[in-house]
Amino acid sequence: MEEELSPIQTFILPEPVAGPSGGTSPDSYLRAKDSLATQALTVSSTLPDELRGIFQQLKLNIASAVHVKGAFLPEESNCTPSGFLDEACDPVGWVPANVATTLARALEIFPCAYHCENAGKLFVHLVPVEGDAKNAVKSRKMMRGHTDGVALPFPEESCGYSDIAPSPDLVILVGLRNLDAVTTNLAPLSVIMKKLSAETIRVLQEPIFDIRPQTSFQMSANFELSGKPIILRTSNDGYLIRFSHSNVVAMEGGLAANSAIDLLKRAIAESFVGVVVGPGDILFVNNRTALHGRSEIPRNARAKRWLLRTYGMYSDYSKLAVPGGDEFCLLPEKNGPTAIIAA
Ligand SMILES: O=C(O)CCC(=O)C(=O)O
Ligand SMILES: [Fe+2]
Repeated sequence: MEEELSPIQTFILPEPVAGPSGGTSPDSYLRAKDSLATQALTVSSTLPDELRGIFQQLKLNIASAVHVKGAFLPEESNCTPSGFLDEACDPVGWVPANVATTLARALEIFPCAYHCENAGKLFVHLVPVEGDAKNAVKSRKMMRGHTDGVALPFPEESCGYSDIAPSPDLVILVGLRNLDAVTTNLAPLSVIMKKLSAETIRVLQEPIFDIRPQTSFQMSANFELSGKPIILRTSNDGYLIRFSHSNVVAMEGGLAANSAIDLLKRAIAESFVGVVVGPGDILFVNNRTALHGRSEIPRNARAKRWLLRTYGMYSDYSKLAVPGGDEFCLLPEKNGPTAIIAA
C-alpha cells in the first residue's frame, strides 16, 4: 500500500536562503521589484528539488503546511516590539522578513497584506504584550483553530461586493525567537474530516453559514459573508475550509447546523499537531486546508517569543490592490468594502 503523505512537512535547508545584502524594510524591499526578482531567481536555482516538490503538494492542497528550518541565520536583538506595528524595534536588518519574501517569490508565491488589517503592513510582529489590558491578554491567550481572513471570500467565490480580494492562500510565520518553545498548532483538514461523519460533512457544505470578520480586520460594520458553506468541495474532489470559533454562525439548518459546528470544533481540537516555529524557521500554512492556532504564552514572556507574519497568494492579485497604494496591499480598504454589486 502506498504510504500516505504527512500533511505537515518539515524540510531542513542545507544552507540559509540568500537574502538581500543590507537591511531594508520589507515593504520597500518588495517594492524594489527588479532586485527582488533577480534575488528570487538566484535563490530559485539553488532550491533542492525535494523542497520544490513539497511546495507543489502545498499548492495542490495535498500538504497542509511546510515547516522550513534553517531558512536564515537568526541574529539576536536586544529589542522586543510592543505590538503588531511597533516600528521602533525592527528585527536585525529585517533580513528574516526579506528572506521570507525572497523564498516566497522563488517559489512563485506573492506576499501580500490587506489594507483593512494592521494598516496594510506586509509583515507584522506577533509578540506577547505584558499586562492585563484586553489586547495584552489576547496576545498571550491560547488561540483556537482558525483560518486567517475568514470573512473574505474564497478565490472566485461571489460575495456581493466588488472591492474585495480573497482570503490568503497561505499564512507565513517567520521565527525570530521562541525561548519557551510555544507551539503554533495545526489541524489539517484531512485529519479533521476523518473524525466527522458523512452527514456532518454534508451539513458543513450547505450554504447556510454567516461569517463575520476577525477583530484584526477593520471592515465596514455591517459586513458579513452571508449564506456560505464552511467546507467547500473543489472541482478535483478536494476540500477547502474556512473557520473561526467566534465568527461563524448557522443562520439556517437549526439543530443540525449548530451541532455540525460543535462537532467540527471538537474534531479541530482533537486534530492539532504542535509545531515550534524556532529562530531561523519559516512556516508556510495552507490557509485552505489547515486550521492554525497557538498554545498559551506564559506571563512575563514578552522578550521570549517573537514571530513575524505575512500572507501569500499563488496568483497575482495586484488588480485588487488598494487604489493608489502598494500592489501587495489588497482590498478591502479600511472600513470597506463599500461597492455592492449584487443584492
Ligand atoms: O502565534 C502564533 O503562533 C499564531 C498566531 C495567529 O494565528 C494569528 O495571529 O492569527
Ligand atoms: Fe492566525
